[in-house]
Amino acid sequence: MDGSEALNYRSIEAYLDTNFVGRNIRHYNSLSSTNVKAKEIAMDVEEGTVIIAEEQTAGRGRLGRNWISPKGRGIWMSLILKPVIPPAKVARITLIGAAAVNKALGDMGIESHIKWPNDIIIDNRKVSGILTEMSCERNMVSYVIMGIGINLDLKDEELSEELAHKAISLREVAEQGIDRKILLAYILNHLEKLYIPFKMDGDISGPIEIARRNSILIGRDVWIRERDMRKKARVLDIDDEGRLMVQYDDGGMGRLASGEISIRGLEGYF
Ligand code: BT5
Repeated sequence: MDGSEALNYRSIEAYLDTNFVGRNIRHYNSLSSTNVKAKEIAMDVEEGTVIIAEEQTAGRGRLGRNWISPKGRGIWMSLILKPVIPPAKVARITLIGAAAVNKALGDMGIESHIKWPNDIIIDNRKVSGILTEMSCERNMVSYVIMGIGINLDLKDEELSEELAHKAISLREVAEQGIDRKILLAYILNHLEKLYIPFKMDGDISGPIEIARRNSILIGRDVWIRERDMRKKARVLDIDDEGRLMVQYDDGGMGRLASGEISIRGLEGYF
């Protein structure tokens, strides 16, 4: 495990194959949240700027949840994007992130699955989560922050008992260890390749194909949580707009743009 080298531009430059993603990297030892810092500076920096922190003291998940981010134990980063799109299309950007992480792990010889919309799963446990946030004005997006957390080497004592079962670190599956600067560069390389067609033409077919092929949900029976209700459904597919296609137990069909899904009949995280 290469935890010693800081994740700054100098350490990843040699592996970077991008035009603009990751060409401006702001590296911090400690932040409350890289997403919060990214929002503070988003209007003043170019698209593709990346914020990285060695530790987050108040890392964030979706819906006000926490993201555990101890010092040096993972990649905790946020990417600033400026697509010219309406807010309704922002959810699709999460799939670009999920596909990029899945592909980069594949490059490092690690097989993973995508749990739509924002989780990367190895051995039925969560190795990575994505939090996409946006700011908009007059029904157009001003910027999008894509926050990505990847566990490299979480220690049991850093986790609650529940999380110790739910979370996994790459250290547990990578026999040779993981060089985190290379993993970060690969993620940024894939992100740019997958993002450009979306930015240019709204084309999201590449990420959707990756999310379909590596989906852990398609064909499974799940619980869908919508506000205070839980509904049973079978997951059919991901449609061309990145929505999850489901058939509810009462026969009705649905297409979800975002959501809380847990797989029925499995213990633990799912
Ligand atoms: C997510 O939310 O999965 C989005 C996580 C995004 C984290 C990145 S790190 C860089 C950037 N800056 C931030 O502040 N955030 C982003 P959600 O689907 O709501 O999942 C949150 C849940 O995952 C928590 O309620 C825990 O159960 C679990 N969890 C927390 N920390 C974890 C970890 N390190 N590994 C695996 N699971 C974790």
